[in-house]
Amino acid sequence: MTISSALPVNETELLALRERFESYGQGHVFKFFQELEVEGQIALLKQLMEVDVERVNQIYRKAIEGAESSVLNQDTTFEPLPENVFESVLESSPQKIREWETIGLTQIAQGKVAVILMAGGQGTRLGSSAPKGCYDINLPSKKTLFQLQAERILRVQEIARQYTTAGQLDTCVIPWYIMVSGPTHAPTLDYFKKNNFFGLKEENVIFFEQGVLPCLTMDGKIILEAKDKVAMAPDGNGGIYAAVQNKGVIDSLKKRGILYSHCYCVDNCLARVADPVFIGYSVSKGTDCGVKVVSKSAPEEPVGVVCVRDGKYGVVEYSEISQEVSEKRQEDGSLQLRAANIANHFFSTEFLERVPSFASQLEYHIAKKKIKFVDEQGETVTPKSNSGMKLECFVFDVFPYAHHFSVLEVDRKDEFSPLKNAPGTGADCPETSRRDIVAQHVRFVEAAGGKVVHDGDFESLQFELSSWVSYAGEGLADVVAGKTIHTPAVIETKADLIRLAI
Ligand code: UD2
Repeated sequence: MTISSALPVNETELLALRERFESYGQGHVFKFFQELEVEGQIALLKQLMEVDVERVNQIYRKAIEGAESSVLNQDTTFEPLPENVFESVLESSPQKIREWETIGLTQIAQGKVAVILMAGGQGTRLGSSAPKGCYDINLPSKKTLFQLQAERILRVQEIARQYTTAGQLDTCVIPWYIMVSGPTHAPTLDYFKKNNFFGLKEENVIFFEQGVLPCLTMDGKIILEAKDKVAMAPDGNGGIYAAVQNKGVIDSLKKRGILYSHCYCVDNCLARVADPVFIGYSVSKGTDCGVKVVSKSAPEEPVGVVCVRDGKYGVVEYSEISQEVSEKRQEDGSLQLRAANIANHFFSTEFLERVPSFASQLEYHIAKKKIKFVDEQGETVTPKSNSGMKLECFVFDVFPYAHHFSVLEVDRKDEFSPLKNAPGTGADCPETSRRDIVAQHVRFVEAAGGKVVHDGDFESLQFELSSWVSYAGEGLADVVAGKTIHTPAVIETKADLIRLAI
């Protein structure tokens, strides 16, 4: 077979590659190779050379076994979390919460804390092709999720400055590591550059790309979405562990002296980024792997539940939990498994370094999707039903391997309002995100003794309080106590607040 010299392989290497795929039952990916133009051959070979076909088959087998054995197995036991690893902000004294906050701010002031954002998801349910962080939930300020999160980091840095030792102001930096995937990398980077990193220093906003895996048919065959293209998908938010290892993030954390990372999901508009209370609580418990939860709203809520599963800490994802287990109730009527995972985690750098030692034991999850494929004639077909599968790792699958696991329950209305669904869906959508942020800002003013004139319709109320002015309701009383704010009022600075609180 004569091959073009432009190919990234010579004849021997091409033969070896084909034989390798054949030997793992994946030789069909070369079906159209001979008829392709050189460009197509190069594109396909570049993908195939990145695919560890043996690992793909192993992952498929583990995923199938996992799907059959783990959650659906009647012998699997699920128990609520034991008291010693669980605390709730809702049941803790203000003094206790302030203690945690002080520990967190001190660690931040000493430059020991980073933030790792999981932003590689493709936001298919939202119906937007842009990265979710760029989504405009129609706030009065028109700020996007990325901008809200950037300003929360800036505000926490500012608050933490009072905990720095004299002359050490410049240690108080929270580096922001942003995990992107193939489809979200370029648009996310462009967005940050266009917005000057929202006031953050560019060297403290570090992007890194997670891994990808080929999409498979239900019987484990790699899918070609075109004659010259393998269908690929990001390897799930659990791809973070391989990515922090392989893309230099752990090296960077260690170089900066980072001991702890707050790791969260881009699509929670209320995410308390670099939350000093959560960091302080986790550090005070000597945690290496921690998680924030809220009280689950209903058995069918699409969240994982943090629990003890077969004697080990873990999460049962909403896509895998049985109806029977999700509906189990205690004597008092509350859900037996009510610690809802909000994809909000704490990791020590030591723990992140330790993950590769057990990574091969981590399970993969099957997400059945409509995946385009080429038919026998090489025509691309868009299926009407779930024809294939994406294989994903979940970020919480490391919990069973934690040495010091801890859980902090927080108030849902202040910390969790996920953006999952398209406008008009009525739940976990742009309208509910906007509603929950505006309602929170009104509560902040009211808790500080002020009043906001409103009609209770927070989906359209023109009121907003920037994180610059208040991160979690702090620093308002001296201005708003006894005062009234009329809307519309978009408060970006303390000066705005003083002017508008009359
Ligand atoms: C996630 C949680 C679920 C619950 C819910 C609440 C996991 C596995 N599940 O479900 O338990 O907390 O959120 O909102 O965490 N992402 C990546 N790379 C990927 C895939 C996802 O970075 O390859 C990010 C994505 O950008 C988002 C987050 O992970 O920030 C969660 O995304 P998802 O849509 O995969 O998870 P979801 O909403 O099904």
